[in-house]
Amino acid sequence: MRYIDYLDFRYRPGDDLICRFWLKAKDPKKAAGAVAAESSIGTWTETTTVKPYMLKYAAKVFRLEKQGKGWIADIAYPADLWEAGNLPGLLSGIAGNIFGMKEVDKLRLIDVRFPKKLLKTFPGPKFGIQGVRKRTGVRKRPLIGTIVKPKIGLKPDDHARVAFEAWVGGCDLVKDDENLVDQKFNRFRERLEKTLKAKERAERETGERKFYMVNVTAETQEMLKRARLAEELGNEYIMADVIVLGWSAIQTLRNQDFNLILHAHRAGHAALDREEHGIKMCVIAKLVRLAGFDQLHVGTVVGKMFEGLEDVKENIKALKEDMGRIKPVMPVSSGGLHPGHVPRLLEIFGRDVIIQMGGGIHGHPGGTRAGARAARQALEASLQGIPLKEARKSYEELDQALKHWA
Ligand code: CAP
Ligand code: MG
Repeated sequence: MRYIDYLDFRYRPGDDLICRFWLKAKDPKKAAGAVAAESSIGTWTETTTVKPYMLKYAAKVFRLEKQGKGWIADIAYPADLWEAGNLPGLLSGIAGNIFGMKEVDKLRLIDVRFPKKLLKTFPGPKFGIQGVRKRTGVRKRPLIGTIVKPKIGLKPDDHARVAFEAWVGGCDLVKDDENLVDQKFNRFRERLEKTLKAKERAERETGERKFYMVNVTAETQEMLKRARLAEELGNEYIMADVIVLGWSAIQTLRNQDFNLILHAHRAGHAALDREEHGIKMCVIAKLVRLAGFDQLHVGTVVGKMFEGLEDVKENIKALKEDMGRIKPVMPVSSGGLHPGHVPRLLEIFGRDVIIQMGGGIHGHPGGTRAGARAARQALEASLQGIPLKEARKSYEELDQALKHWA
């Protein structure tokens, strides 16, 4: 088959895997055919070894339409082309060689629809949105979290102290930063044990449940050991940096079926999803959901990272849209946020969201506890529909935060 033979505009997909690409090319038809060939059964030239029985596995370009400076190409793949439950295998097809081909000047995987036949071979989240709410006891409102800052460098005692202050001030969740793992200045086990003690103290002091998302990111066997320790110590959560860990490692982590809520940090995603060549975050979100994490960072619109409203809405949709038995994933909004952003975040996300503030809590002029109070005050006011300019009159910490940042 030549590249052009992979085009079939009469084809109507059944329970196929469907990929939507956006591409720029001198010859868009040939380029779309090249993408379909290279990501299914073909290569740059016809080969003498093709057998008639295997032609049914050829991908089909069934739609090619101009969009902006490029083209939208919809490509259907037979479900049987893919190994059950194998994310790396899937990605080496639909997100592998094709990005390097000369036929395309730019190529972006912008959406994927999974066939039911393949969906049922992945676990999906153990908890999902409802399970997170049930396990944390935070049934309706958004959860407030913080990231211990400075992001790395603190000793375990100081890490635990910052966590305690944030929990007592009103945070539900405290997480490690994405690049805090098991450095000599802050060993994983010591940090975990001391921060869990701080958590128990904060729970006693506030009468509220508190949660610690310890970062288990590491070589796979070591990561599993750390996750096992967190579970043995009775923790409810772990966090992992899913992009730098890779698809195989996150499947391994999920497939242990730990009794732990899995929080996906996405550090590194912007190397893939920021420009017009790569994989959009909404596709990454669906893959993390298939692999089975319960929570995932999806941007803020108003904070320090690049995503706009359309991007974030697409990411939220990817986590919540109907994917059969695969549970919806709790969106996490984080990155450059402070209490003044809360009303807008509720408009964008609704109530199913975890709002995380790092600098926006620990940079409060009154310190961490005051920063956490201000975050909680902003949430409580916003949930009652009270504008922050009113609420600040009765909440000193919120007033200070707004003066400092907004
Ligand atoms: C936020 C954060 C998170 C970002 C990641 C940071 O801290 O801890 O890693 O939210 O970005 O290190 O920047 P601040 P995203 O609250 O101090 O910004 O959520 O977009 O993946
Ligand atoms: Mg961080």
